[in-house]
Amino acid sequence: MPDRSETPGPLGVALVGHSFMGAVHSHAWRTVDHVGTPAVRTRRAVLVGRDAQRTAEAAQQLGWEGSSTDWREVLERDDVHVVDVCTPGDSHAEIAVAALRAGKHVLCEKPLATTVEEAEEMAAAAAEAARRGVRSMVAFNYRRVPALALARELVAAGRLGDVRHVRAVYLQDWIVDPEFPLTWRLRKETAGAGALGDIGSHIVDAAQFVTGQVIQGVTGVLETFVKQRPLEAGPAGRGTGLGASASTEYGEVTVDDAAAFIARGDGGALMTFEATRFATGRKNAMRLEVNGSKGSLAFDFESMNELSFHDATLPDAEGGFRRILATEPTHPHVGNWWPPGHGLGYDHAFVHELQDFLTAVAEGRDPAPSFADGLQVQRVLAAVERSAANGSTHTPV
Ligand code: 4PW
Repeated sequence: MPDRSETPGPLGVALVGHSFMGAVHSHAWRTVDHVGTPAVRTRRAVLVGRDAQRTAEAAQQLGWEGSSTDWREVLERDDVHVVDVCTPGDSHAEIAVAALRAGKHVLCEKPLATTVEEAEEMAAAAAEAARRGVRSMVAFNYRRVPALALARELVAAGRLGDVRHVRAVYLQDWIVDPEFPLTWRLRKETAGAGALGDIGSHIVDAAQFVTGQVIQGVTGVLETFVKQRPLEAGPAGRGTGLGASASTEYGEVTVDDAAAFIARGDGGALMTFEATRFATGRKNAMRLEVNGSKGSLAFDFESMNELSFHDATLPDAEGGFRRILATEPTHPHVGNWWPPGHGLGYDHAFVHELQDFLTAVAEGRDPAPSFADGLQVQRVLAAVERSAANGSTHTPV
């Protein structure tokens, strides 16, 4: 049994938002204290939402001590040390900056903000807070999928040689139905961007995380296939994921449904990206292929426990992609879980994210990815938008 008596804490956590991401993060906060030896113990102090009754019900169901409809009041509480921001993008900056200024460590959902300006303000607040020992992290959860973290380790160890190509796609199909309602993810004012921001941000982060290369310039196209949708009739219930109910009135879709862009990394890699919510049959196909001078890697989140690896240094007769089952205790993040072959799921990556965040807090260092990393991704997204608006001209980041 781990010796918890030596771990400091507990740190009081306030979670803002309780629909899909709020529920996923709640699950991770409930679990993180019970996996391995936590760097610091936590208590789920308060869940924050807009509607008092719904938030109180959610707090009870998701395992929070209390609930509130006023995040500013929560920031004044001495027993709250961490603020986890799971709201739509348009409130990230205001909540995160205020929380950092109030001395709270902040975990913020991705994409970091709805605009580069907001992300700049957040990164500046994070840098200032770090000087006071206050930590922050942006929640690019796929970095903590063991197979993707292993991909990064293999690239860093030189097993791929010089990286020449990255082929990244994120394919979903949850808004193919033109009667799917106009939820916040389909409005520019709340989400900032559509597929580009919501899922394109993940593959930009994953490509840079795995290869260690930073994107320098982009050329992109954006498309909105369904331009009008029914307004949302009511809030999505927990457990419905991205779903919602539709009213009889219609409104304009103000973000992209799909994005495609090419990019060049600072280490010379050519990168292609495609993010869409219109790939029928693809539910959460976040895929990455990397080709290097000594080998290649391929990952697909729909088979998230596997990483395919081709070792080009082997004789031709022995080459070809082989499947690594990323469930060994020696693989990143796996050690505290189940025996080899007993795979992990979507939710585990969020637990790993909290473990890394809390370890950094306990050790007094900045966790990654930082708000500065989130800002850099935001700049890539903005460059894709500028490129698309200017007839797909090459656009520096
Ligand atoms: O972050 C992403 C979301 O906003 C997720 O990983 C998948 O796509 C699920 O919902 C959206």
